Amino acid sequence: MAEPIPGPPGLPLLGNLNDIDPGDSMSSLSRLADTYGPIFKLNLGGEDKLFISTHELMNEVCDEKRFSKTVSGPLAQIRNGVEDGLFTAYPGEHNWEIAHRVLMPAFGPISIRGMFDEMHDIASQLVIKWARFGPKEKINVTDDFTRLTLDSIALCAMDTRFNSFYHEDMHPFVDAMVGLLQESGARARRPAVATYFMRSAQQKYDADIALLKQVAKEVVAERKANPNDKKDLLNAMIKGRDPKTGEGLTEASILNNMITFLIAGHETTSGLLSFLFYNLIKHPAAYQAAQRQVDEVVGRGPIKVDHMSKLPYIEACLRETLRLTPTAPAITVQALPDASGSNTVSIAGGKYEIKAGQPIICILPKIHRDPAVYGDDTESFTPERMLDEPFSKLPNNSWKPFGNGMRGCIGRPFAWQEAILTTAMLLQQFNFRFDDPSYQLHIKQTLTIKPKDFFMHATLRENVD
Ligand code: MNH
Repeated sequence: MAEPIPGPPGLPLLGNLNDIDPGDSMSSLSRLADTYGPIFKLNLGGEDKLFISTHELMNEVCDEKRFSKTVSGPLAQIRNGVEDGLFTAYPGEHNWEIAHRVLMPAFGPISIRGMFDEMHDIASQLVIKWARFGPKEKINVTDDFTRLTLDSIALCAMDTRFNSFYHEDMHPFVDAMVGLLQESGARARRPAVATYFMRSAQQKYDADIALLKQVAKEVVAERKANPNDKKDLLNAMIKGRDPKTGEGLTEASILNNMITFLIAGHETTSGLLSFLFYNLIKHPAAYQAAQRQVDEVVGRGPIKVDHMSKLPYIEACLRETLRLTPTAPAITVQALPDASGSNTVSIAGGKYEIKAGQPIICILPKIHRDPAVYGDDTESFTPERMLDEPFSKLPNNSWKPFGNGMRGCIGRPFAWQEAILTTAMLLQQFNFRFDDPSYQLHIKQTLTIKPKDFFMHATLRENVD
């Protein structure tokens, strides 16, 4: 006999809304997991949702024959802006299939190498800004890393310079994108009838979406009017043909995916770099080991694309950062009907029964701290456990910051190159310290997580040695 899935009692109408802090829901969920165990249930927005927090269950739901991605909560709202773009497509949507096959090679390691010079250009702007700042200026870490990641994905995917380092205000495209994301999050938390009565919010939402599409449309028109042979993401979207069906991306699919890359491609990487620098400053031994590797491998000269694969300690620091603070902190899956077509399927070796289609939210920060995989000191920042050798021997599906299977992150090689390059350049040029030496890490959550109120100072190394 299956057992009932545990969970806190809810209130009429509100369900379990009060059990979650919207500013840091991952911490609330991790605490609920401590109380209710590896799988628990919450009623949110009138729907029962399941939450899992162990490697064993994660490994089970990563089986793509039994489970698939589901689009619910804020993701379902973001569809209002980018429809069936890669990130928000429902499983099996035709435009996802086409875009996936056309764009996989464009995001592969060889293409990403080709984007090195453009990434380097943007990272140099960050270095110049911080060098001019001097050691006394307080750096708003997440703001400047967001300028970096936005500008490089815009340059690589839209052939457009946002020039964020040269403006206090963000480019209108960025404001509209932030607007789409914020209102989508808010809609996911409030009942549909409330949204119906919020006319000005609706008007702004519509205007933001219209602006995103308009800018994307102009970029495509410009490239079509002045074609070139650049091997960038824009040409891949315009010219690419699906090897299976021969189809290209429709005009609408190009616009949806262009906006999707900016949405999916900037906050996650900027959060990763922000948490990384927090961890490095907090752990001087790791900081020195990372900087020593840059000095040995790159020295004082320019950083080249060939250096990217020769900095394993930095990669370990990045992996360990994503273990503790996966910047896309949850993915949502659903059970598929079982072989007999039944909509009631069992999980955890028959211990529980769940409904096909019911959202199952995988709490990545908790799954990444499973003592069955990571031992007793799951809380410590220990890059050594993520060097290539121990990393490749981790059990399947125990480190999932980039999601799972065919719906996993297409931008992973892009993010990785950008993060290694930026880290190496910064450690080569500067030394860093906290603005407030007693800074305690707190998390600010939107769709992604970032360190809250984290400020640091950068001192050029030539001034110290
Ligand atoms: Mn990314 C999907 C994490 C960088 C573009 N990304 C995902 C998923 C996770 C994720 C998790 C799976 C989401 C889900 O199951 O609902 N992504 C990251 C992280 C980083 C990141 C942690 C950086 C660090 N992502 C990037 C970058 C880009 C990008 C950079 C683009 C340039 N990601 C995507 C797209 C998808 C995705 C597109 C959707 C892929 C698909 O479903 O086909």
